[in-house]
Amino acid sequence: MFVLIIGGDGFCGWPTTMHLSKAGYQVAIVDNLSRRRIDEELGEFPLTPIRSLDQRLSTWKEMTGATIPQFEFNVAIEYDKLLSTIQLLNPDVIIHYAELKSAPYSMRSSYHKRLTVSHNINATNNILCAIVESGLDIHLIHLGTTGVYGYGNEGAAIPEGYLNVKIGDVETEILHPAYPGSIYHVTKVNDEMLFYYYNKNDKIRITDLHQGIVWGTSTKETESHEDFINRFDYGGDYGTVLNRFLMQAAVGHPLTVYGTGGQTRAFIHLRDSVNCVRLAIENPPAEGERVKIFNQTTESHRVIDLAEKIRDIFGAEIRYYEDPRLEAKENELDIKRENFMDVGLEPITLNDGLLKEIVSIASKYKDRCDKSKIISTSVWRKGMKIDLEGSTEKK
Ligand code: USQ
Repeated sequence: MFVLIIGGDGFCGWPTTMHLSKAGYQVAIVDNLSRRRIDEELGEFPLTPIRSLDQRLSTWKEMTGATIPQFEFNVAIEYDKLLSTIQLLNPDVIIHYAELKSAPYSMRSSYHKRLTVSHNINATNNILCAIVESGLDIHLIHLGTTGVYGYGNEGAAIPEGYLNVKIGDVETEILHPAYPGSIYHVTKVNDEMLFYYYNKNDKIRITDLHQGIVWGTSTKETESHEDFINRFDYGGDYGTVLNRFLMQAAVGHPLTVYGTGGQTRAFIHLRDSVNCVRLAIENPPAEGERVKIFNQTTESHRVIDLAEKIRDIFGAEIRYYEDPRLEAKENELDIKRENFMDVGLEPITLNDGLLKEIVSIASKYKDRCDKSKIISTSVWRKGMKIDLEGSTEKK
């Protein structure tokens, strides 16, 4: 089976590429390497010394014998190249990782809002258009987010994509209402509409993975050679909460809890994330089936509980910072996650061993940390304060 991974050089894309290649799939990558250029733009480089994509792939060939072709272009702009690459490779599956993935980055300025909207929505629409124009039967798998649901607790668990409703006497299922909390999340909501439409109109087989916050940085494959090391983002824009806290514990920075730390979010370990993508390939929607939606998350945690756990294990200091985002101070989050369990996922849950493993990776590279990049300088609305110091009092 041939899998084309669009965005195969990124934090989730690169481990998935190796995982699928190792599992015997033929794999190719399309990536415009934009994530590496954003490192330059922000001056915010990963903690780990990642190698060039060329080096990654040539070592992979030496070690496994597998050739992974790579094509460098921007799928949001270069439609003709995208179409001809799909026609040339004739993939059975396309995995779409090629979107800007950071909420704070998308909120930095009007430039970043416009870039995130135009890139993400055009990338998704171009991929769908090219599948239709190619006439090939391709299963599209997309990395979406649990953030499309918002983080509210309406008194019932958030379902996997579709909500049962009763209109008058008629019972039906609709897409769960969307409550995006950033421009980045708005683009993922728009993706859902594009999937709904192309699936209905063109019968494209689509799986949309509503992924939670990924923690961890390594998989069996990334650990098998220094050249395969994965990126470990820790900065204010691209670092996500749990990995940031673990890195902060490693470098002796206070844990940056926003507000009261009462926000509850859904999480998944990187190793489960790549397993889920393989399971999605192995369990495609049937011809004519509506868009398949999986909640790709294994557990939920409150931010302050994570911080306290890390403080207790590693002796880190907790500080509270003015929340740079507009979000509820506190929320419950009950979210269904049966679809992946039904097809065989055995979830990795948060445990001290894995937390220690991440801190030890962060400690190994702590000299590469630029502490001035830890505090987020992106705020949700003009005039909101950038809190550089934090305090011991909840905000
Ligand atoms: N937070 C802190 N301190 C920090 C960083 C974050 O308290 O230093 C808080 C935030 O205020 C927020 C929560 O932790 O309430 C999560 O923030 P995050 O930066 O870890 O995650 P977020 O920006 O919500 O987005 C991330 C990924 C995105 C993915 C999403 C999944 O960047 O690609 O879609 O997680 S979800 O949470 O389901 O939307």
